[in-house]
Amino acid sequence: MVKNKKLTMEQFLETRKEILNHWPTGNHPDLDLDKAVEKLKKIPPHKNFALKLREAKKNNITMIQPRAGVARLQEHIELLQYLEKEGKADFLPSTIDSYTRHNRYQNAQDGIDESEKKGRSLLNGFPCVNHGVDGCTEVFEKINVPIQARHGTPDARLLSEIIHASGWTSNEGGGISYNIPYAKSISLEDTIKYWQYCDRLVGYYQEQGVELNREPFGPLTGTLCPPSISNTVAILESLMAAEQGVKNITVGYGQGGNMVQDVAALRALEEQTNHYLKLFGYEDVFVTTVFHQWMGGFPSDESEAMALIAYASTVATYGGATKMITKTTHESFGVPTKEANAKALKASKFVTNLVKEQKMPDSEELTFEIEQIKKEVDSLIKSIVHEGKGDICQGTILGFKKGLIDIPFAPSELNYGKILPARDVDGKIRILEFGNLGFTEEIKDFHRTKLNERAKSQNRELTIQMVIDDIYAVSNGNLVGSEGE
Ligand code: 8ZB
Repeated sequence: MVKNKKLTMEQFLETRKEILNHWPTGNHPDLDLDKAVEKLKKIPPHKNFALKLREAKKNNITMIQPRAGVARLQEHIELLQYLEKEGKADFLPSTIDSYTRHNRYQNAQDGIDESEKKGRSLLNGFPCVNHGVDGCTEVFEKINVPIQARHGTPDARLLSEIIHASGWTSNEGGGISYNIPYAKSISLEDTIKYWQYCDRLVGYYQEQGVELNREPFGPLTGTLCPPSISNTVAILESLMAAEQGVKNITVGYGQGGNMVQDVAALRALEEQTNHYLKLFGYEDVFVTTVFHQWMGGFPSDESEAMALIAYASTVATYGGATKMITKTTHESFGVPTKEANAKALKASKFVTNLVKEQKMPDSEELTFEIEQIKKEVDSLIKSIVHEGKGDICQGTILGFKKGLIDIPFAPSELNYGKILPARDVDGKIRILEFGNLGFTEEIKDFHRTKLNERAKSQNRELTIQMVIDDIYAVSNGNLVGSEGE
């Protein structure tokens, strides 16, 4: 039974042996921890993810990072160099392909081979395991900013070993956020265990004096996700990471659309992550935030898409996010070209720079929303801790089973799947159906009141049609959906 308990060195090394023995091409000579520590210690601060984020936070600026990844090594390197130079990216990613995310390395290899034959990428990302430590190290060496793996991998243990040994100083994901929104039937017990390993690996490096960054995947399903739900998952994963020795955590949030609610969500997220880390006894964790540009359906028109990207950049900066993940005008078609990717980065950077002196002023509305989100998060975390009899791993597993925590529109069978979100009059995301969510009656009443106001103002019934209209609204240029949109 998985518990929120740091893996001992023996447990860690025992599992490590197993993982490396399953290396697709046999045990790899370069995956030596001592060698990796030596290599990581030589990384200059401007190429270290954790240190560059600390610097950004100190200077109160919002850094930008794209998503990007192709099958072939040289093409991937050229892509990243282009995004660094043309797009002025502060951080670079390697978005990992779907086969690697499912540990299907032979399929990934076939994809690489086919891509070589065709002269273009036939995978939807960079297959980092197949390119191995040598390939990933070459990627790291040929760029001048920090690099992170971005994926969606339930079992990322081998992947994590490879990227960190290659000088990649950040890893995205977590036992909840890379399971429930990404997989159909992988047990939470397993993914929490897998991610404890990934975090313990980072904890090991930290103990050797190497600063590495970890980033739970904030937006979850990216569609009408109530801030308190995504913030709760981010906090739970932060606690699980901290237990394994992680010291640099970036908690994320996906743009909801209402500016005040978005800024409130970011503020509540940062404050409560720090609060709960301390409450659970983790004193020295450095917390930063990441804001995701709109994760829902995008307009297909490129000008409209760019406008949405610029709006997101305004909110991220106004809300004081340390980092922002950018989208592109190709979002509604598929994987973007490098040119489209760089253009969206440039537009984003232009706005973050333009707005940098301004922060959203305090107001009654903002204070209210911050307090509301915090109240909801407290209620959810309380119910999870109670369910787990004090253990957040067991609490999470049982909590998902019972629906105490429930992620809207998630594909996983492990998710209770009964909650339905909808927007209120001014576009803030509220909850229409609560399922079995661990909310107090007072919180539920607040949501009911807000959605009744909306129904009244639009002269319509409170039904699932409202939810459907809201899902499509933004791609049609509205925040609040209207009937039959
Ligand atoms: C959960 C994240 C989804 C987003 C983008 C999608 C979407 C996925 C790649 C990529 C650039 C890739 N995405 N794979 N963007 N290159 N290989 O992740 O477009 O916005």
